Amino acid sequence: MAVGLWLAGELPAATLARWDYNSFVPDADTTTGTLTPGIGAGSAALVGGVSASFTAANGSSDTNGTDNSNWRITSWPAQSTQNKSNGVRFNVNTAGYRNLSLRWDLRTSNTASRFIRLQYSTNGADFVDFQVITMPYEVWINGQSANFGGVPGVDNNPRFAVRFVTEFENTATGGGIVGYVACNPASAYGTGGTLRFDLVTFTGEPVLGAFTVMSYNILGNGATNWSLTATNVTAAGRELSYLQPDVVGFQEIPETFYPQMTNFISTWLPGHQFVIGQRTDGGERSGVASRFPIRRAQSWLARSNLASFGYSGVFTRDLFEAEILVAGFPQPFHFFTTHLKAHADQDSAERRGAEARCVSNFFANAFLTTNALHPYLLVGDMNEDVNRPRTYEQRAIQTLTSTPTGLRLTTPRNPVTNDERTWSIQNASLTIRFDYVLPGVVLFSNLTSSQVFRSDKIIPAVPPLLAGDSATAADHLPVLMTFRNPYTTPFSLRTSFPSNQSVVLRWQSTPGARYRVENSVDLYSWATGLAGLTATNWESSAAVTVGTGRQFVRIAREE
Ligand SMILES: [Ca+2]
Ligand SMILES: [Ca+2]
Repeated sequence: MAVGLWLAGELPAATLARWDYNSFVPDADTTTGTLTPGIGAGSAALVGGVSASFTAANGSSDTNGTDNSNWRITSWPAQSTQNKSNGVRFNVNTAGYRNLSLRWDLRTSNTASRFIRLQYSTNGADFVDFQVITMPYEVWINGQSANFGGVPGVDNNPRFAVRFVTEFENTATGGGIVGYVACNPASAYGTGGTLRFDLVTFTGEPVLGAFTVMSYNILGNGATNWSLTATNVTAAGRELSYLQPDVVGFQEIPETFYPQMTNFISTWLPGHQFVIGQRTDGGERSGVASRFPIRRAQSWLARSNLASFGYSGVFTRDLFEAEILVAGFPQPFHFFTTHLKAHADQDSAERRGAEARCVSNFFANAFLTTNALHPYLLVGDMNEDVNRPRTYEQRAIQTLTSTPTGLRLTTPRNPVTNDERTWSIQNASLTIRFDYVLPGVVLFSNLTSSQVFRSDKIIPAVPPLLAGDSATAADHLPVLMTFRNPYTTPFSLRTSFPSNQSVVLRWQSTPGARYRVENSVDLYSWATGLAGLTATNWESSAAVTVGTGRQFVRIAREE
């Protein structure tokens, strides 16, 4: 037996979002379901005046045997009204993907519109006609598809969307009536007709080579004005627009004005999703903006009791997590931001030290117990300088980067001044480093560059960014770090060795990714042997039964 080698030049297509409409917790009731994708991220909504319900999807390609729902749409417009204005839409963030494909199952009733237009949008508001779908009646047409490869504006676009809307015969076909025709030629069009969708699936090729994260304390505590035209707000906006970070952790978002952050992000980082942490000390909140979909966000440790960590009192603010679906990552990326207790006095230092121990304990004894193989990092304003400890410091940074947390200390510097200090750009000179990006080991080993950003050190000037923007925006300087995508590298077969009537294969793997073993006797036609092997570590193995004669085996990554 010989063993072949499969080097993946690029990743296979990945699923960005898939709607199966089935309840997440099967309840054997097809009239209950969900519009949240079962795989990936995205949103589904009605268009126009239609109504929807979940019903049994008898005949779609969904293999769920006991709780297979579909999305049933009815209450269509009156005959000859509202052409291409009613149906459903799906928003899917394509950041980091190209060559997008869409697949769906659809069944239409006798009196529903025979013609349905698939449309797409590159800005989330204006829709362009794509293909016409012509439906028969009372039968599932499964695996219908559209490919958006090469369509301008579709790739790498957080605001991409499609919709399915019912269409008049004359605009769909160039002839016939100025109105809807029924799917069944023996029926008349009726407003009570139904469209039933299932397994609406977007796939694409992940092409993300690198991504950049940022930590920024934006000095919101006590702010009296956070309008989009406030000078500090516009200065921060220009910095974000210039830097184009993929993910940003914000500290010190003003409690009074935090709802305005959504407008702020959509103005300066259009397409980024924004999530906000819970109320903490009453003055400020944490927040995260991401170019990639945020599947879940959660405030941890907020106002939690620090008694077990050596301080009589509570955690001042929180540890805020955004779970992010980065293009092509087989595991979610957990992005954490925090803002430890400020000030140099003894009580504040002891409280900050306890907060660091509390965060450290969270990573070591909670987060990592189930997510050790996921990419993660912590950013934040730690209010302590690892190299310039003040009188009462309790080694907060050393605690956060202690071995059990898996977080690594990094020291970004301004590329012009070579200075790692981040506070205060509003004083005559910087005096201390408060702001950190602490990656877990997977990202740490793929770190390619980092910096402390100063707008006054950009030469030549890059309008509209102003030299004074850093000092106008906040007292802290933003810190950025860029990582190579850890998951796009080719993988190789490490070893193979015979064991009785089988051969054990070992290959480099990515935790969470799926692999299959393929067999061949002639290196020409390949058959799938073992499939759906989900890796649980950085190396995987499988035992393959062998017969007599020459055989070849290769490993392929499925998704
Ligand atoms: Ca289903
Ligand atoms: Ca159900």
